[in-house]
Amino acid sequence: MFLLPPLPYPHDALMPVLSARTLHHHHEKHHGGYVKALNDLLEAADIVPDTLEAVIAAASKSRNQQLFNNAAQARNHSFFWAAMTASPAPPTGDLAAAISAQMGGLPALKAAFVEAGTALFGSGWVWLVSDAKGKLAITVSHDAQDWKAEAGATPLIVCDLWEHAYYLDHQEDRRGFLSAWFDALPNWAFAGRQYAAAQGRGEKWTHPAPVAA
Ligand code: MN3
Repeated sequence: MFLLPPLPYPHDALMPVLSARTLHHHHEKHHGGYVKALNDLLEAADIVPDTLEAVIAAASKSRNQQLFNNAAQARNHSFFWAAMTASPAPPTGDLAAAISAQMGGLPALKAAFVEAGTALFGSGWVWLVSDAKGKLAITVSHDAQDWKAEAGATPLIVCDLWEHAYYLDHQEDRRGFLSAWFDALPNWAFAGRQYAAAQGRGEKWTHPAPVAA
């Protein structure tokens, strides 16, 4: 079974962009709910998982939408928490250089990221990804869909665009939420490690392994 990974910071660490109330609901209720449903589905199907990534790939291949949705949402949220920080610092090194050369700098990246996330109709996610050659791209995904992992991309940061992510703090103002989020919460040190790993230097983030039931 999979455990709900603990938040890597206290619930009030991401204020004022995300309140402690939002993090309690989002982490324990929403993310926890996906993890519970995932475990229930695995148990009912008598599946003993090796990794969450393998569960997602198998569910996608077999078109088991219910299992895919809960497994992918479990992973998307774990990645989301890991890709934020209470102690933000600007991008550095190769990632900073790539943002400058490919995206026109951090303010231009922010504008494009906020625009893409605001334009997504309904629920989903907005990602900054890299391919294996270090080419950056902004991509959006609907519902539980991930960052197009099958296309070989590696996620660097993500923002949750489901209303449960921001409604308590920002009501319907997704653009305002995204703008404030981008200024304060991306973990660029984490993103830099993912960027190096995308190009074969170091280990990519993977979801914590399951434990014996
Ligand atoms: Mn969410």
